[in-house]
Amino acid sequence: MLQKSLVLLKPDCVERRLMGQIIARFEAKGLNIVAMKMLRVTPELAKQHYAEHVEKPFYPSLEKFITSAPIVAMAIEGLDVIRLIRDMLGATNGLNAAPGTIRGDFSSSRQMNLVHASDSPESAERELSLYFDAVEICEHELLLTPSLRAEDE
Ligand code: FUP
Repeated sequence: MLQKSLVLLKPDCVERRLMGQIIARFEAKGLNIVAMKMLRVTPELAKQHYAEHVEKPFYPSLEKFITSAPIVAMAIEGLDVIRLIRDMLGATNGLNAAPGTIRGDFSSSRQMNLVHASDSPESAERELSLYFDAVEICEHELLLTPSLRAEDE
């Protein structure tokens, strides 16, 4: 199923100059980046984004981190892309993430795990609307799509 996921390159990713390498992985996989912008997450946006965690003991530290420096927000489109990108990221804690995954290769931290990606279609819809207006999503069919997948896939 063709889906869109909300992907954030977090402050640690920007600070560590890893944006290009990580974006390159999504491109190499054949996914379509259909929206992208750099922004600073405000405490208000952080509370909306992490609504399920706001009451948890680790939330103040998480908010401090996610608002500490700019991030890059992307909408990425592809077949089954919500599960696929979560698989590409690896386990939430970089210490547990399998080698070959983004976190497995670049992170040794639970909090500074470089990238966020939506975990379900419902989260993706909610999170995409927090970061992008509908007009900012640039849907396009790439000319090379026939080289990436068969017509019935
Ligand atoms: P994920 O679905 O991979 O984004 O992970 P979670 O929803 O479980 O956690 C959200 C973010 O909180 C993760 F990026 C990691 C961070 N976190 C902490 O910083 N400390 C904790 O104790 C647990 C999670």
